[in-house]
Amino acid sequence: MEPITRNLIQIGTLGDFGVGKTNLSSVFIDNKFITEHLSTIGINCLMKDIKVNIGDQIREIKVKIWDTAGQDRFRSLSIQSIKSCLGVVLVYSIIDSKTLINIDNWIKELNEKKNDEQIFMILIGNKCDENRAITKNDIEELKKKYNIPYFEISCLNGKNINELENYLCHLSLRFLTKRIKRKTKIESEKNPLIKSDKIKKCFIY
Ligand SMILES: Nc1nc2c(ncn2[C@@H]2O[C@H](COP(=O)(O)OP(=O)(O)OP(=O)(O)O)[C@@H](O)[C@H]2O)c(=O)[nH]1
Ligand SMILES: [Mg+2]
Repeated sequence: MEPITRNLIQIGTLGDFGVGKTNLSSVFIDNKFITEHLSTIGINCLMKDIKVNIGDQIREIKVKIWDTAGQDRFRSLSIQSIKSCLGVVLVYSIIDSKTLINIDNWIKELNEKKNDEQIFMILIGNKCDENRAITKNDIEELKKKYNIPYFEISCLNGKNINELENYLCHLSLRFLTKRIKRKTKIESEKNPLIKSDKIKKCFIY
């Protein structure tokens, strides 16, 4: 079997106050649900090693999740802290329609502040164990506008958490591969002595 290659995957969370960003990070990393709303102050970072099966290969990735604060006073810090991540999980709560409306603002702000690197985005409707206050149409509009994948999850009862984790890991690896290939191509155009080994090593999809 191939030696295990460890890639660092950095993922940020964004979304309004109380939608469940900290719980998503906590359920994802420690399998733990937190009942109280201990509003995040500034930013937290959590890490986990995950083995991902890709055909007959196993890749070990280190996932670093940046759990940001949804409060307005931390808005620019939240965006600033995750703008270099590989991907961003945009979280809203299906029981609070204004948190979905605000996703548009989070995306716009992120797009304004990020650098030239592409960032993948996934839209998450959390708290699907509760009664929804949002129609499927509202979600379709946003999905169409930004063409982003969408999951409805519950951090409370674990619905779709494994599916999301699996999707996130595969998408991250595909995206990381693309990023490294792009960077290596630019480097090797500047300096032809740079071998394509770097590309071969990271090329997994
Ligand atoms: N019913 C239900 N409640 C949830 C779920 N996820 C989170 N909550 C609750 O929602 C509240 C807020 O969750 P947090 O994870 O702290 O929210 P947050 O987005 O990190 O909030 P800020 O840090 O203030 O931005 C807590 O009381 C959680 O227990 C869920 O899937 N279902
Ligand atoms: Mg939080």
